[in-house]
Amino acid sequence: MRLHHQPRTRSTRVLWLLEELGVPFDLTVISGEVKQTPEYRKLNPLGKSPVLEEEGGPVFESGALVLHIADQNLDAGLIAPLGSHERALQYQWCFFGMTDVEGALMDIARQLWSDSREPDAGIIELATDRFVAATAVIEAALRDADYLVGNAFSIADIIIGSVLGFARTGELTEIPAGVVAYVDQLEARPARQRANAVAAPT
Ligand SMILES: N[C@@H](CCC(=O)N[C@@H](CS)C(=O)NCC(=O)O)C(=O)O
Repeated sequence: MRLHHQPRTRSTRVLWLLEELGVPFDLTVISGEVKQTPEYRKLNPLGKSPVLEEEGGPVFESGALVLHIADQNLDAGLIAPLGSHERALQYQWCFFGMTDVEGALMDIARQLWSDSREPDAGIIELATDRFVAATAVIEAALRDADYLVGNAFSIADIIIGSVLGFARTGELTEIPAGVVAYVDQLEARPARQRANAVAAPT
């Protein structure tokens, strides 16, 4: 299998999982320009990162890739048994992270990073309120635990950790005090550091 990865994008969460698992894979490091090419658009019609090419064909959407790769490596224990309550909680955190939390952050990012118009303070304020409400739920879940599900590192932490990390690296908004240590310990994981260290093509 081959991961098409653009550094500092959502594909880092997929690379992080692959590094945690230590399974063999091929890596193609792509640039923003490559994503516009017809060849790349055959893999991802919207020209976005990431894409996983596997025997059956290409698959896009970072969350789908994380779930799929974890499923292919059940013995590693980063995803709970199918149909279990713990699996349901992992789905909960993954979808929550990529909708409520990442959605709010993207609304802020679109305002702050637009080249064509001034940031709309009202949109930023509303999105920040949504981010604060959503991260309070994560903060509460971590009050007596180091990890989100079953107090063991899992794909839930890869998704939530990467989304919260994006709030920080993108300088979008403060993360709540109660999740700082959680994000720091996830960022310090050797697999996460290896994924972060992959440089953009020159
Ligand atoms: N929901 C998708 C979003 C993918 C996405 O928007 N990727 C961004 C980078 S984080 C991208 O490639 N955007 C198009 C561009 O930068 O030209 C996923 O999680 O895979």
